[in-house]
Amino acid sequence: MKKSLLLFLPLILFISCEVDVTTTVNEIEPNNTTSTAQSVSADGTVYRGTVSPAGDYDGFKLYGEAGRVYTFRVLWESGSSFNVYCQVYTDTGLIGYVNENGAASNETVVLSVTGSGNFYLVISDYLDSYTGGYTFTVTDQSQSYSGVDSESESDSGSGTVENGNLPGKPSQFE
Ligand SMILES: [Ca+2]
Ligand SMILES: [Ca+2]
Repeated sequence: MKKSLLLFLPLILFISCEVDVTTTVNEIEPNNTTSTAQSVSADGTVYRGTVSPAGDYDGFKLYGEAGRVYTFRVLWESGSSFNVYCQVYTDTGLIGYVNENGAASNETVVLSVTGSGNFYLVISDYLDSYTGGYTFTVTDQSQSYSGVDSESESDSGSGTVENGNLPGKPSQFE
């Protein structure tokens, strides 16, 4: 009896530790174009990157399914100097952008997908002049996630991007 308990104890401890671990994936440069954008999943994984040097563009590719609504929450890291600017592209070009909250703040992009395909979240500095770190998560509003707070926001502003929105400003991302 004692022997079997000792055998199982490490397994139980391992499982209980796994539940609270949040996966963090670092960006892989170069990622400044649609062809080099890093694939991401709408599973609550935390992605981390830096806009550096000045003028850096970081592209992340998500396969979006028609009828789904995806939320990108981009968190500005303390100590960064850049103004988080989020653009969303499809394979045919820019469909919209979000820059609601100014410098030193977070941004939320809500993407309503009307046609399945690749979508690219592109993170940069609004002026292409400043640098700094950020993290973001992608969630699918039809799913529930453990460990991801889908409601609370540290900023009130969020932007919505839908297929067909007009672009914001000319971009270096292509
Ligand atoms: Ca980068
Ligand atoms: Ca980059």
